[in-house]
Amino acid sequence: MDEKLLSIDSAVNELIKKAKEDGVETIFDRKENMKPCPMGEKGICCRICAMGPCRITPKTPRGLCGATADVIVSRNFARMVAGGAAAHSDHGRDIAHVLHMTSKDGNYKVTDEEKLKELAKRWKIETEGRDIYDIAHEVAEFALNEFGKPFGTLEFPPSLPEQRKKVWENLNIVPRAIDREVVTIMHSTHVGCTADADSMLNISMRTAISDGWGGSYIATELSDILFGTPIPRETEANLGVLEENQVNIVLHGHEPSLSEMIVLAAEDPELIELAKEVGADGINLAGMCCTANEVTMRHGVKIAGNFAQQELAVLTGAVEAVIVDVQCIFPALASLAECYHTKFITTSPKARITGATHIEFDEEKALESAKQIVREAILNFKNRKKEKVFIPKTKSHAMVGYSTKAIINQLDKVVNSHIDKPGTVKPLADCITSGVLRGAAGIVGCNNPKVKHDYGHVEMIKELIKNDVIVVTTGCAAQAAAKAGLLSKDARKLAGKGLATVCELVDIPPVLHMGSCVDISRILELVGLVAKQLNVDISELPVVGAAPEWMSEKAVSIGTYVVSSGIDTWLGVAPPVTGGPRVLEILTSEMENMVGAKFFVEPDPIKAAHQMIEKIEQKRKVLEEKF
Ligand code: NFS
Repeated sequence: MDEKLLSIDSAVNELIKKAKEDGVETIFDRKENMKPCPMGEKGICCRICAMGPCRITPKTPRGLCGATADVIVSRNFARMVAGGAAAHSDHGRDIAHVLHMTSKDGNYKVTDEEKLKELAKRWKIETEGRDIYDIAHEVAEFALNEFGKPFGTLEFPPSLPEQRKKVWENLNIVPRAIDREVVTIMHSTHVGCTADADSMLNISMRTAISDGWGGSYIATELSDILFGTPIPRETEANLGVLEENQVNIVLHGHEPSLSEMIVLAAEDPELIELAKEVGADGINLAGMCCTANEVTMRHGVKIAGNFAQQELAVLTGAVEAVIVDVQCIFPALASLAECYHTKFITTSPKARITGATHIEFDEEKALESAKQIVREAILNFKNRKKEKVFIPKTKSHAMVGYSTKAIINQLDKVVNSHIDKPGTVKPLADCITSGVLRGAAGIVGCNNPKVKHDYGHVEMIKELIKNDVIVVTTGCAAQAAAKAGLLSKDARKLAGKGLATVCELVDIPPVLHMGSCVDISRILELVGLVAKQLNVDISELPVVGAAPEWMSEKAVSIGTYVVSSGIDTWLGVAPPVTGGPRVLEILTSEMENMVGAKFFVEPDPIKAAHQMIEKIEQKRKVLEEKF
């Protein structure tokens, strides 16, 4: 195995080498020995009942019940969408519960009152003369109702253009309650239900929309209300952010309700004092995966790395605790942590892991729980084995915190107030229609060892910005960009002339970090607002999406709602649908007639970038005729 080939990130390659020396294994070793099941890879293995598992082969073209390859593939795909939508939306629901828990003297408070009131008005909740916490509780109840309301359809945010809603109405894919859509998939994929690929994919689109424009949107909006709407700030990214002389705590997972409290706890003077008593200079927090995005967007907490780096953080031998809640956590961390002094602390009953130390995070006593967790980490400092410590030097400067509101604030810098009102996306729309910016791309998603680590993200982004396509990013893609220096204002030098000029005038980097994966709702919001500004549908904009290194079910749901929203989407890894010719045809061709966009699969990120640019130019031609 040639380590150089595994990542474009030198910190990763250095630590893979250390893993060998230390005699421990990582995902990169397991990948070597794992041969993916060829049936599973094509999506043609059905495990939905116990008559099988049935595998589709030329000799057995149907399952025992008679299900064809397309039926099986479409069901498997739908269940991936359901899994992803469930994860995002359950996260949203948890945040709604936290909002319901807020009080003037409690651990959780309302931070963005203005955003709360806006949302309350949208949902026709009285705000006049009321206590802010009464409003918050009613907003939380309204949000919670969106998950399981018995009648009607989802409440869409005002950023959704009417034209797009019409598209969904015509296809009968307007979501009802969020949970209901997930349950409908689980029901429809049960043995003896939907056996029609077209219908199965329609149901999948409806569920995915309930994630993007429902559960994820709620997660973002309520998190902003609780913890603040992000504004631009500076940070650093990569494992080099770990500190030799401090208690290093890695925050990993997804929901800001835990990480926000850990941030508070780490500022507690008593705990800082305790850290000094055990011989450390202080407490150093570093984020991993989407939790990193949440806390860096709102506090500038440094980013240790993305999905494929979680084991490597432990391998530095310098991490006192990895604290996790839900999603994207390797169970491998439990046995790996045992080889070092690191405490691997799980906190959620939804994600307990054998071998981990479980300290349940009690939201009712949030700060107290967080302090207990931080104390555990501090007390573990004395167990650090100096001879096992190796912290790579690598880290990069990055700008983060570009919420839609923050972007609009930046755009206000170029508004001529004699002509235009400030506070809108008009300057951005103007840059796009004039062609100074050719278009925009959302680059999102995970790491996947099928792709050289970070290569897909970084090369694609570089190629796009070079060609005057502004990039917005979230999730582990954003962290890849941060580590590669692409979120720094200096990265303007890699941008084409048009984009570089816009970045200069508006004072932004060419790649904007918009948050965690649930915050793809921010991207939908921004794109929706630009479409509304121009009075066109989203599918008419020169806007594209990509997930060059995706791996999770959440990413399948995201891809499906992004395409259903009218945005062509490039995948660097083929989803397990290639065994279903009809499914493949719908996803990569017919969806274009249905929702105005489709999926593309292209493993080479540079080729993909050029396909994206070509699509952008095609859309521009049509759009330019309108303006
Ligand atoms: Ni998104 Fe966040 Fe990363 Fe992929 Fe996982 S952390 S929710 S799923 S791996 S981008």
